[in-house]
Amino acid sequence: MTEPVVIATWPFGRQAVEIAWNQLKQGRPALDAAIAGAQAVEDNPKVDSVGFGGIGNAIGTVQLDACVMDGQTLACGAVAGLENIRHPAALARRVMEKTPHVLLVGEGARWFAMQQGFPLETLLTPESVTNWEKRKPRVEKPPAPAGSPTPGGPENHDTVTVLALDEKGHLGGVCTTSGLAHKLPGRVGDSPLIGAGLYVDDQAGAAGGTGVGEEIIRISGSFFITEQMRAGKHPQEACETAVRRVNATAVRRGMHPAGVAFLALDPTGRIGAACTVPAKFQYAVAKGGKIELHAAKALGPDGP
Ligand code: SD4
Repeated sequence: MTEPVVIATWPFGRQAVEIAWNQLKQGRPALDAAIAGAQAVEDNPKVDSVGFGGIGNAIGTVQLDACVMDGQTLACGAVAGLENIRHPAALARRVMEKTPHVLLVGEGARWFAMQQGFPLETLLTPESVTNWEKRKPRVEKPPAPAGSPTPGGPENHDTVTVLALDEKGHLGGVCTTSGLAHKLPGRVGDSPLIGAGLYVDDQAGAAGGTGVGEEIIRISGSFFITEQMRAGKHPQEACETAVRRVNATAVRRGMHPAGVAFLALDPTGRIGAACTVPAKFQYAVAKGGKIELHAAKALGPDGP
């Protein structure tokens, strides 16, 4: 029997790993546990960046992105630009299980949610509206030219990515977010894109991202990390290699690297995490009955 492990992004990931780990200890599959953990964060109105209480886009509408992936079968599902549904990760799972597709977007995703019995809700809260006002008129753009402040600092961080290893040795993962605050309506980040915000394969490992999604998409971040693990790298080394790649692509464009972070878990329970300097990334780990918060290693374009 494998010792279960769960990791999740950001300090609010603590809530997710605690719930997921308890489920794993009861013998639940990795994907079920990861979704249950992520869903608690989606329901938490104090986390103003995931699910209910998420922060609005440029016109104040909450548009959610999420995906799920099962490491045993490589089954996956995703939704993007989803409005009025508080549990996008659960909906992504329905896409995976009930349709022949991987990704549903916008009105089609909402229509599918209603068909599946998900209630329509207003996701804004008085607090999230105030927060949105405070951050206005900050329209997020891809990384700023060298010399200007970089987006994607910790105050702008959102996504909960949960990676779980269950007692049977299977991996499962979830990524769910309201995306960057004040994003353009219709903008889709890395979080619902299999291979960018999440990738999970029992035969290699699981990886997930958070931060400025455009930078993660550019390098197919999570797939890149998973393939590094498949080639034999430790998850830590794999995450660091991905962050170096993010830094290098920024330098090639004459930009400061944006805030980007990755975390990874391999089939033997080894963990890795790394970030660009502006990300100041912390992540939660549940392992061996303990829950801890760790700060990820930050790498600048010229090394740590
Ligand atoms: C996105 N990656 O929409 C998400 C946002 C995020 O921490 O993770 N911020 O680009």
